[in-house]
Amino acid sequence: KKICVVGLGYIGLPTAAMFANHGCQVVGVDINEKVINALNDGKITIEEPGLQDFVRSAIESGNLRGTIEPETADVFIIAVPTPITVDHKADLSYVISATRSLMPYLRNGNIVIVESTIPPRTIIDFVSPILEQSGLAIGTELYVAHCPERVLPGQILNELIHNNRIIGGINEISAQKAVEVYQTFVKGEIYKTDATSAEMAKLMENTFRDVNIALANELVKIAERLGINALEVIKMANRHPRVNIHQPGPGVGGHCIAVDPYFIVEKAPEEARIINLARQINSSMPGFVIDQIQKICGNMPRKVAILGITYKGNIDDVRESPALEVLEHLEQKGVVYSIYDPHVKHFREPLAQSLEEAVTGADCAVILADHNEFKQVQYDHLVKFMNYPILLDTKNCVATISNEMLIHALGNYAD
Ligand code: SAJ
Repeated sequence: KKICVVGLGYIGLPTAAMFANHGCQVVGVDINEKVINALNDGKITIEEPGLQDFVRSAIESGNLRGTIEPETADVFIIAVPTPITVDHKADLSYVISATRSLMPYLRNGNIVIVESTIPPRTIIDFVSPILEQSGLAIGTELYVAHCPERVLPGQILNELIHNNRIIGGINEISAQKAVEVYQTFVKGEIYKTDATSAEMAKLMENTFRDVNIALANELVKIAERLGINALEVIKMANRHPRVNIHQPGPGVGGHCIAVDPYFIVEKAPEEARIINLARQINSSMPGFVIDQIQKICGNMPRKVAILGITYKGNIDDVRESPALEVLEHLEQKGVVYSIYDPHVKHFREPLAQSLEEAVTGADCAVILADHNEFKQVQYDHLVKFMNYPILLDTKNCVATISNEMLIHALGNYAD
C-alpha cells in the first residue's frame, strides 16, 4: 500500500515513519520546505523521545521520503493543525486546504483519513463536500474516515502502537477500510463508529482532562481561602477507588487540551456550560500564579527567574504554554525576568544557559514546567546567587529537601 501523509508535525511525522517502518511506501507532505529538506536528510525538527532514530531508519529503508506536493496513493492521511481563532472558534483553514490539495491525485478506491482534531460534524459538513468535487462518489468510490490521534507528546511512538483507536467512517465500508490501514501497526483495540461520534469522542477525552484539571485548580483557590493543603487533599481523595482528581498547576497548555473544549462550546454554546467554565478557570491560573508570587514575596519582586516555559515537563513545545502568559503579566507589571529551560533551544528572547545564571540577582524563582532536571536540584546551592531565597513550585515537582531555600508548592496553604 502507498500512503500519503499530509502535515509532518508531532502526529504526521511519527505516523508516516511508523507506516514506513512497517513496510509501507510512504510519502510525507509538508508546505514547510525546511521540514522536507531535513526529513530527506533523515533529520527531524521537533523533539520527541526516540523519534530521530525512528525517522532516520524509515528514510534509510527507502520507504519514506518527503515532498511539498501530494502524490497519487492508496491512502491519504491528513494530520495538519486546527488552531483556534481569537474568538475561540476552530480555524479549519489548514484542514480545508489540505483536503483541497488532494483533489488532483484522488482515484477510484482511495481512502481519505483525517487525523486532525476537528469540531463535531466537520467531516460531513466540510471535508466530504470538498472531496465530492473530485467527481468520485463518497462512500463507494472514495472512502472517508476520521481517526483522531490520541498520542501523548513525550510517549508518541509507544502510544501510536499500543493505544486503542477510534475510527469514524462516513459509512460502514469507509470505517472498515480505515481499520485495515491502521491494523498495519496498531496493537490496541480499534473501535468502529460514525465520523461525528469519533469527532466528539476525541474532543470529550481532552475535555474530561481539562475539566478535571480545572477542578484541581479550583480546589487550590478554595484551599488558599481556607488555609488547607490542596495537594494533601488530592492525594487523600485519590485513595478512593473511583476518584481521580488531577494535578493543579499554572494553567493548561498545549495545542489540544487548552483548545479542543472550545470546539464543543462553539457548536453547543448554551449546553456546554461546565466545559466553558473549566476553560475559564484554567485560563485564570497564570494570573493566580502572579498573585501568589506577589504574596510570598511580600510585594511584587523586581526580578523573577522563570524555570521552565514549555507547556508541560520534558518536552520542547511552548505552544499555548501558560508560561507565556505568566511572562506577559510580569512584563505588564514591569518585573524583570530571566528564563532557564533546558529543553527549549529557540525562543523569541535570550535564555539563561544554567540555573545559576537564571537565578542570579532574582528576588524569587518560579518553576512553571516539571522537567526532570528541576526535580533533584539541591536548591540550597542556588541561594547564594539570589537576592531572596524564595522558590514557587507551581507543579509540585521538587523532590529534594532545602534548609535555606523557602520552597512554596502551589496549593499548600496549611500553616
Ligand atoms: N496538566 C495539569 N494537571 C494535570 C495534567 C496535565 O495541569 O493533572 C496540564 C499540563 O501541564 C499541560 C496540559 O495540562 O499544560 C496538558 O497536558 P497533558 O499531558 O494532559 O496532555 P497533552 O496536551 O500533552 O496531550 C493530550 C492527551 N489527551 C489526554 O490525555 C486525554 C493526548 O492523549 C492527546 O493525544 C493530545 O492531548 C492531543 O493531541 O489531543
